[in-house]
Amino acid sequence: MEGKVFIFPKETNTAHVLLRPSVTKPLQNFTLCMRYYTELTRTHTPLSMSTATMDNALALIFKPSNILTFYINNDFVNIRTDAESLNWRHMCVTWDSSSGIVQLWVNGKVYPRKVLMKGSSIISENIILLGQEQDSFGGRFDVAQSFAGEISDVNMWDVVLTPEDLQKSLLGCLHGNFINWKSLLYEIKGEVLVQSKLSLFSAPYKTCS
Ligand SMILES: [Ca+2]
Repeated sequence: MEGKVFIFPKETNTAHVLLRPSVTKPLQNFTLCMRYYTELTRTHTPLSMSTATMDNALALIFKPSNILTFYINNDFVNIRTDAESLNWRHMCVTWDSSSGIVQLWVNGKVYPRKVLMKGSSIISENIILLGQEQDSFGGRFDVAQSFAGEISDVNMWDVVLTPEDLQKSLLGCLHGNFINWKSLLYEIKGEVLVQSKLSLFSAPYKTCS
């Protein structure tokens, strides 16, 4: 999927992309990075993960007034962010179970850290998808929380990345060991299109080293 995007052209309660992790393991630590571009001002959900007993095992739900509601195992923190501009946004969230520390980085800017679900673990039997908020295990989507727009460069690691590695991800120079955009395992459900990413600066503007 390198150089490609998923386009979610309409607001629906059906369109989504199932992601298949490259490894099956419980998560005690992770970093999730993605780029997305939307004109939605209502609540929207770029990514959600459910398990049989936790519909919000991991969810990123953006709400009006620029609040990110970040869920781990049905508990959440709200993080206030700057206003979204009409542009691509690169976002990374990290979670470390041993401390519960949550980091949010948007376009390379870090927000005040929060603590969530210390000591918890997300079980490996999960369903992770783009574009819809799950209210049951893999289903019961709500159009009012759906995503419309473009999503690219989804990568996930089973560790908390250092700021240096987060910068590499921002530059498109680092891919995940849990979800890897370069060799993404996915399944499209409903109306989602794969297209080339459009940008006047699409060529690598910095060399990855
Ligand atoms: Ca839910």
